[in-house]
Amino acid sequence: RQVASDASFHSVTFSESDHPRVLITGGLGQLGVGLAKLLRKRFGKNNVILSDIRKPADNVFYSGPFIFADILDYKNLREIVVNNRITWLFHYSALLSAVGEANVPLARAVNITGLHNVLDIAAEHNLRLFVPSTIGAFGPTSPRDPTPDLCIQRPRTIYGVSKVHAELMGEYYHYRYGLDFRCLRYPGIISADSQPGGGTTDYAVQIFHDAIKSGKFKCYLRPDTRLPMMYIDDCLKATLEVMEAPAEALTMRTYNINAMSFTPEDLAQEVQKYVPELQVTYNVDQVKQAIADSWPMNFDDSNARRDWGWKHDYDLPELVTTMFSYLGSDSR
Ligand code: AKB
Repeated sequence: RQVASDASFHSVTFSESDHPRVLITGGLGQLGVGLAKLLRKRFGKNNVILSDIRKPADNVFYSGPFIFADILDYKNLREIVVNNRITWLFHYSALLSAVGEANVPLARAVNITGLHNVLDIAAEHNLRLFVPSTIGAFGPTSPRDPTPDLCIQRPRTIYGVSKVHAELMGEYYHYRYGLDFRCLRYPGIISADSQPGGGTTDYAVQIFHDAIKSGKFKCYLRPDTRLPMMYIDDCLKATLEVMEAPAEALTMRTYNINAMSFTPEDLAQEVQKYVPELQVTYNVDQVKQAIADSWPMNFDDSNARRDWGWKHDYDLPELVTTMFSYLGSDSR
């Protein structure tokens, strides 16, 4: 099988052998490639294996180990963990909020059945397991401004329901079987060199591309829709930090993390500082708007800040400057 066929996975140098052996599932989504880059810098290239069921682009394939891993195939996943002596697993496979509503059976399979496979394999092989959760794990009856770590969670999307399930199952496995489960609730994540796939917060990435390409942006949310957001570097930094935090520092296993909170109107104004001619129109998508209206407007992440020293680097102005420096507003 392909896992055993690439000898480079097994040729761990002496210094690298002290490091965790990492597997990232769903690695070709918005966050996996960036996370692999960060972890490879820290733990060595061959100690971090990126996986997905899709074919990677050449630059991804050649930047470090990549394998096919289908989280719905228990045996395939278990084989990968065993053959590669995996010790840390970052479980990024999931259907996001908007795309999940469009295909509930698939979202249920990937987000819930897939998670069960991952939990069992992680518990059986004593892995440290990271599962991202989201602002989408809250719903209309949660306090929205701000939303604390512990409060009512009655989400109205299959994505949110599956993420509350992941939080609860991970914590249950932690208390019941000693699984080293760690979980962060991410806000909407904004990145330049990777695209989100089917979320409600995707507009906040698309606006940069459209501003540069056509100077016109059609937003599917109302101008006053406030949501918590974060630049990808902060998100990946938090993920590594919580995984490296000493167990005694963690008073909880699922933490909110936050950086900023803005509306489409706030973001458009900031983007117009770089692209003054940008025209923004609003054409509300009722499904996405209803989802956004049920989510937190502000996220209380004081427990993460207190327990393991979480601190974001990017507020809205730095985010926009950084996005344009990557995407290049001159390329219009
Ligand atoms: C989505 O919009 O579905 C995601 C999320 C906030 O979890 N970006």
